[in-house]
Amino acid sequence: METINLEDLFEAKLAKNEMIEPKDWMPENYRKHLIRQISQHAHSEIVGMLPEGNWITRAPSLRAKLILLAKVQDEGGHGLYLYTAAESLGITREEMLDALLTGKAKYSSIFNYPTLSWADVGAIGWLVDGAAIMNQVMLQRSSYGPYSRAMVRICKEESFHQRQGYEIMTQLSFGTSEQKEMAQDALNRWWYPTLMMFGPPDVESPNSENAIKWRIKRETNDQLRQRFINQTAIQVEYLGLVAPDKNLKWNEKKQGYDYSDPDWNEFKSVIKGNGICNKDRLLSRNNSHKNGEWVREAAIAFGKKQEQESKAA
Ligand code: FAQ
Repeated sequence: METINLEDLFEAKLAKNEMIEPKDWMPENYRKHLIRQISQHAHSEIVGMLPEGNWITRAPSLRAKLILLAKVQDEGGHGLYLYTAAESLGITREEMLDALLTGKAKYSSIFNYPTLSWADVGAIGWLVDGAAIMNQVMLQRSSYGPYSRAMVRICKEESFHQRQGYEIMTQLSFGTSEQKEMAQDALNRWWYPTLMMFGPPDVESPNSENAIKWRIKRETNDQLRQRFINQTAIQVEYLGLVAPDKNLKWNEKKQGYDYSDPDWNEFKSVIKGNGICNKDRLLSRNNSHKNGEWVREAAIAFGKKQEQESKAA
C-alpha cells in the first residue's frame, strides 16, 4: 500500500497554489509563523483604533464624525476577523489578548505616533490605510485559507478608508493657506513612519525567507515599499505638497522612484516599546479591557441562558 507523506502533500498544495485549511496537516513552524503574523496584524487593527478614535469628538462636521466613527468601527471588526483566523491555528483569544495587554506582543509601529491635528486623520487614511492595502492585497493570495479570506473583506473596507483620508487631504491641500500648512505638516510627520510599516529592509528581515517559501507573503518588504512610494509620490504632487525627502525622484532606469530610507534605529526603538505613544496605547487598551469586563460577563451569561432555553425547548 502506498503511504502518503504529509509534508509532501503540504508542499504539493503550495506548488499548485491551493489553500491550506485549518484541518490540513501543516509544519509546526508554518503554524507558528502564521500565529505570529496574524495575531500581530489583529493587534495592529485594534490598537490602530486609538489614534483616530482620539479625533471622533473633535471632527469638524457631523459628516466627518459619522465617517470617522464608521471607519474606527471597521478597524475593530478587522481585528475580530483576524483573531478568529489566528484561533483556527490553535491559539486562544485569551492568550493573544494577554500578550497584547502585557506588552509582550508586537503591533504595527505606526500606531505609536500621535495624532496632533485633523490633518493627521487625513494622513492616516491616505498613507497608513494606503500602505496597509498595498500589503493586504498581496495577502489576499496568502496560502492560509482563513487569513486570505479575511483579507478579501478587509481590503474592500480599507479602500473606503483610504479614500476618506485622501478626501480630507484634498480639502485641506486646496483650502486656505493654514489648511495647506496643516496638510504639509501631517505629511512631514507621517511619511517615514508609514514607510516603516512594510518592515525592515529585506536583508534584515529574518521572517521573509520562510514567508515567501510558504507563500504567506508573495512579495518582500522592499518590493511593497517601492510600489507604495511609486503610487504615493504622484498623489503628493497632485495635492501640491512636498514629501520630506529631497532624494525622492523618478528613476527612468529602474522605472520607480529613488527615495531615502527611514531611520531604522528609530524603527527598532519604537518596536521595542520606546516610541512616543507606546505606553499610552497600552494603558488605553488595558483600561478599555477592564471597563469592558461587565459587557463580556453579560454576553457570556446571555449565551448560556439561550443555550439552556434551546435545550429545554
Ligand atoms: N511594526 O522579518 P520581518 C493597518 C517586526 S494594519 C512593528 O520583516 P515579517 C490597518 C516583525 O513582526 C497594519 N513590528 O517580519 C489600519 C518581526 O518581529 P518578530 C499592520 C514590525 O512578519 C489602518 C521583526 O520586526 N499590517 O494598518 C514591523 O515578515 C489605519 C522582523 O520583521 C500587518 O500586520 C512594524 N512596522 O514582516 C488600522 C500586515 N515590521 O515577530 C487602523 C501583515 C516588522 O519576529 C488605522 N503583516 N516588524 O518578533 C505583515 O505583512 C508582516 O508581518 C510585516 C513584517 C510586513 C509587518
